[in-house]
Amino acid sequence: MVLKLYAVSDGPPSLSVRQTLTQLEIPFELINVDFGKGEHMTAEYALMNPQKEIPVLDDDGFYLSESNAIMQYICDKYKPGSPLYPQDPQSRAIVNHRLCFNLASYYANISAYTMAPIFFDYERTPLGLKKVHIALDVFETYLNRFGKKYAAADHLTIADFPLINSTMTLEAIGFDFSKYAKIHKWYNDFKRDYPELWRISEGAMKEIMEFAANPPDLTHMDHPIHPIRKINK
Ligand SMILES: N[C@@H](CCC(=O)N[C@@H](CS)C(=O)NCC(=O)O)C(=O)O
Repeated sequence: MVLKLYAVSDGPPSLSVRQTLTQLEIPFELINVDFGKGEHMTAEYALMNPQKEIPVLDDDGFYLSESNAIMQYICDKYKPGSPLYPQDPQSRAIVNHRLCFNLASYYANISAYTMAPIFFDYERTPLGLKKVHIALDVFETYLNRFGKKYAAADHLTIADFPLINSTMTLEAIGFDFSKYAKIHKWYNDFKRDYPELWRISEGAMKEIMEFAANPPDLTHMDHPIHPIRKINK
């Protein structure tokens, strides 16, 4: 049975999984989850992912969420020798480290500043901005010390996808990160070297830019965590 990916078109974790499948030339069915309608918050969806988050991979009834775990599983099961997820323990450890860094720190800090205030009733604060700069500064340090072309090797790995998509959300809000010279170069190298993969991020970036200009009306949504912005109609 063909792999099914439940995804949103503008969500960095969904984009990273799509980029992995695309780069590995693995056929899959893309199933769009309507975030605005809360399709991921239903009891039915919770059977696939009790965290009620997107994406979810369905491999013939084997359901997997958490985009990092999905990318790792896809590589291990379908293209075990791929340089996208090296098998040498230290090379793999660096990839895993960068994935953890993105999830726990880089994307956490960046998305709270870029994405959350677009979709929900949050402000961009000086503290939020400080956290973005801390995230950028740490990633810049890793790129500097590591001295390789990509985030975890001299070639593309699955670690690049989430880091690229986090950084893309900064570009989407017009945030100038050019003073982080290594990040700036790595980001632009990716765009130039992998135009087909960049197109996946770029489509999302355009959607995010549109939402930033015209925030979506989620007043009907009863979200368990995020405050819903009141929109004057
Ligand atoms: N750590 C998860 C995060 C997934 C995630 O948060 N996805 C967002 C969409 S981009 C979501 O489902 N949010 C649920 C909500 O805000 O209700 C992953 O990497 O897959």
